[in-house]
Amino acid sequence: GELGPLPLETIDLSAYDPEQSKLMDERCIVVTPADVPIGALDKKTCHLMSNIRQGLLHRAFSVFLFRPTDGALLLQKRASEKITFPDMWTNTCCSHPLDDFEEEKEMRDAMGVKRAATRKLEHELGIPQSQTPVEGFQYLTRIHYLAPSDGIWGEHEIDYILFMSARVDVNPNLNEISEYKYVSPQELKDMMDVPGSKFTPWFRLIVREFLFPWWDALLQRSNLASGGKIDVT
Ligand code: DMA
Ligand code: MN
Repeated sequence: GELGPLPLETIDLSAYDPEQSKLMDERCIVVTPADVPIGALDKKTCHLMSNIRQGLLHRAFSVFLFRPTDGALLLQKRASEKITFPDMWTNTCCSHPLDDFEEEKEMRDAMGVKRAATRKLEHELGIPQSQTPVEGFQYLTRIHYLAPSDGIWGEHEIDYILFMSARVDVNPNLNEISEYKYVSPQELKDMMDVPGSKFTPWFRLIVREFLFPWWDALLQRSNLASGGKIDVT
């Protein structure tokens, strides 16, 4: 397939953080709603609402990383420097497999997005790639969603949801994330119930539609694996 002759718009990034502006040159994989690749466009073009409104769609991933000892989920707060969705709490790491790397385009076993996930866990959270090997990811499903950020920017993605249970060393890249914390299911619910709490729209969607049953299953499995008792009271 080919990208149609969309009249795509662009924008001047000089008012934004230089490091984040440079990352807008990365080339995302443009896909159909059935997740069939039809080309590549830079991240800036893919995230402008004016282009999204014309149907422009790209491939992405969302990682949920759990601490093996207690099943707590690692959250991050996006840095103020982020061009899209700054200063919001979200899941462990999100980004895009890139057209720039042949190995990130492989669709078998979702290998491409798993490789991109390992690369970005290191870039954003400083987690050594050896601690998040691709075989450790569980690919759960992919979701198609659209969410505006601030009027200019937004997301329109086929988002692969990846789980991993792993002990990791975090050394945050402060241009990417301003805070991080591990939460239990109840702690997450309490955080999200605070009036005015800021969470990304895709994280809210995944929490609402999918997260807790999967998280419960993971907590039960880890209890069994460690010989612990499941509390059924
Ligand atoms: C993009 O996340 C991917 C999803 C699922 C929203 P992001 O904005 O954190 O990506 P990046 O940091 O690469 O811009
Ligand atoms: Mn995106």
